[in-house]
Amino acid sequence: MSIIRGMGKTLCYKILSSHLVEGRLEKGESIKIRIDQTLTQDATGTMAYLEFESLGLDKVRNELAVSYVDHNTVQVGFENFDDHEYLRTVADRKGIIYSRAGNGICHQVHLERFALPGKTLLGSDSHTPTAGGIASFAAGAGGLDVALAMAGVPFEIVAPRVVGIRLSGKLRPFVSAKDVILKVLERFGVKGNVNTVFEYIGEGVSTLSVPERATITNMGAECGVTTSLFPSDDNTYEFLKAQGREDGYIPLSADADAEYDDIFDIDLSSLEPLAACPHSPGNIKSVKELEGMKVNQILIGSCTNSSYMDLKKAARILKGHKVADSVSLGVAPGSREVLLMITEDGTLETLIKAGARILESACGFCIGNHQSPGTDSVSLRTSNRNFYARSGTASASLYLVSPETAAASAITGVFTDPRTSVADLSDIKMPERFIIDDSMFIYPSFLEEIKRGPNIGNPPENKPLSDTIHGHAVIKVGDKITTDHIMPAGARLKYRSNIKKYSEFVFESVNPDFPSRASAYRDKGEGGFIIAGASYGQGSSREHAAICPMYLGIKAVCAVSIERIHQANLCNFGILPLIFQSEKDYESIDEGDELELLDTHSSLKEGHFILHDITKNMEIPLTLMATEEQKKMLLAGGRLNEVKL
Ligand code: MIC
Ligand code: SF4
Repeated sequence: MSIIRGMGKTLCYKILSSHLVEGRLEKGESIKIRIDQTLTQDATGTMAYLEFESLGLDKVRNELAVSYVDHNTVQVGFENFDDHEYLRTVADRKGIIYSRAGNGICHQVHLERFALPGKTLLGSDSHTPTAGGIASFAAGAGGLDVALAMAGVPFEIVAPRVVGIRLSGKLRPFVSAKDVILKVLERFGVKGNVNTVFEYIGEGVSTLSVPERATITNMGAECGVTTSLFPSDDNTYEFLKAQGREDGYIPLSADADAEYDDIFDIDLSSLEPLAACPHSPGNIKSVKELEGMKVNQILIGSCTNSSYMDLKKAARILKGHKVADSVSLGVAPGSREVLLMITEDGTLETLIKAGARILESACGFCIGNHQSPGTDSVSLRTSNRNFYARSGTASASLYLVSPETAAASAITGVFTDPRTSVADLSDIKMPERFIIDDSMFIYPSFLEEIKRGPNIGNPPENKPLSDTIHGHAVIKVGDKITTDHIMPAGARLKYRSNIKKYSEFVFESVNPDFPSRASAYRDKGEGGFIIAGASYGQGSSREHAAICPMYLGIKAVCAVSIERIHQANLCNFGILPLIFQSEKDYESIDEGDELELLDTHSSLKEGHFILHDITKNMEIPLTLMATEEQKKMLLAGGRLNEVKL
């Protein structure tokens, strides 16, 4: 591993400098950047638009705002449809483009129709960096940050360290972009990469198409990086042209002598098919090592691997075969455009003939909305997350693989290295023109009345930070607690706009008593504490993982470390993100301990707190993880109390 030293600029810093509004653009400094584009999806969108409405603006102020409906499309009960109606009407009223249910997964559709090189994009979904595949600086954030970006408020980030991922060679047949990002995950893991951007460089870049690049930048989210970026080059131009959007093309790349904080070399020609094993996307093994393991379910789709080319390759492998009797194969095209393309060229027919179950163009299985696997079963998925219980079946083992591995395994019924397939993929090329049909977007008329069903509440209020917080350690959890542990999605997703109801499910898979215990303390006037290990809050951008604990009276999270988006969400909703100065102290506290923070206002200013463990008669030093801006929010009891437009 070598570090390139030079005076030139990285692509990341080029885009940041053209959008810098405040601060010094130096690694580690807090900066504010202008946000050109925003995206929301329905599961985070309802709250984001309720928050936007509470800002009192007539319409959005950023260049382009798109509201997608892709997460909650199963519609068991009235709640989801009511949410869609709220989203449709609020979009119309506030100047937002509305992408109807059925139009596809936000990241796939945004890449196809809106994302552009050199633009900044903020999305209330952690996989927003998918658009980094087209050289957009695209980051995930909580709904409130996106609401503020729509109001024209600059977005605060820490100027990142930039790691160059230098690609050489060319992928061999049946080895795919998914295997590249799984290699990156093997090297960098799922924790310890905050305030980092991955920038892809080297001659291997030109061998990858935009959708392949997007698979790679999509799953950078699993490493916890702010975003990932590919340059904008001839392939970017070709992709934009095929989407009828070549007007938006600009060439963009790092300077040849750009300086990187670290370099990781990947020879694409040497890669082999890989898989992320249960229950973490960072738990990588080669498919070879897993070969022969019986598989019960296979699902191809999600914002990682549901492009036209992905489905074409999978179908080619399946052509002339039947899905093994013991396997259920589901395919969810990423967008209506992909669905139209595979319908027109016969790929859909091949998939149907092979025995695939065709699923809606939506998140669906990936968020545990449906297709829960059976008890103790093995499920192979082309998605990006295999967190414990996310699929809806806690005892199932989920493996994340490429579409090629998924298709090859569907035929045999066991984990299969796709290189054993005799299919010829060599003629599969990027289309010169996609089928462009924007009729499922609704453009604002500003005439609709905003519709609010009974499930749609208001963002809950919080009180300003009190100078003494006295309470208990309501729960103690270990390392790598994901937002899926904190705030389950799947069957519970329909309560996203109803905080009171959704709060009944906080930590459901970890300790279902948490909500009743926390609210009992809250009702006695106490403040609750969450004690956590390393990398707390990894995974999604869902701000409900902060809002619902806030509603249950949680005042502080004391952790070994906290992931970036979740830390920002905690600050946005007035929960103190506190880091143990010594990891040993994490060990000493027990669930149920009586705890106290004194003089919080002066501690906040200094950035250091002393936690009194009254039960153990101990004093524990903690560091506040917050910028000066975030300190103001924490003092006010959250950003909505503090923000003045
Ligand atoms: C996810 O993949 O976990 C989600 C569902 O897309 C989340 C957003 C959410 O919880 O609504 C994400 O990645 O941010
Ligand atoms: Fe949807 Fe899954 Fe992508 Fe999240 S990771 S946006 S749930 S497809």
